[in-house]
Amino acid sequence: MEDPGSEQRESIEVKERQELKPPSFYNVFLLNDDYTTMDFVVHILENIFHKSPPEATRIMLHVHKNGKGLAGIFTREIAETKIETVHELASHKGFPLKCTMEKE
Ligand code: TYC
Repeated sequence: MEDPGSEQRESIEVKERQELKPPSFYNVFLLNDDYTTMDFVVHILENIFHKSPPEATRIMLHVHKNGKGLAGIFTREIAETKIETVHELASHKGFPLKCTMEKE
């Protein structure tokens, strides 16, 4: 292989540095409301956030009592997709369930 020259070598090094940056993580929370059923929230926690049935019930009751609860921790794109999915499934059922993300 030919020597790519110092300019190209430098741009390869810059790209490697950028790609080595560790991903940022985001906490995804479920918010309480007065209309979404407890069963639906448990269903979301089991099926979208892969919680066991007892853990899903525990988190749902925590949100019901405290207003907000951690559903999971994900990289940005995964967190955004989970939130979109929750909002789509909820609005399809006519529930106002809201899900938010906060950088760790
Ligand atoms: N507060 C709702 C009720 O009493 C239940 C609920 C729990 C709603 C958690 C949203 O994220 C939520 N039916």
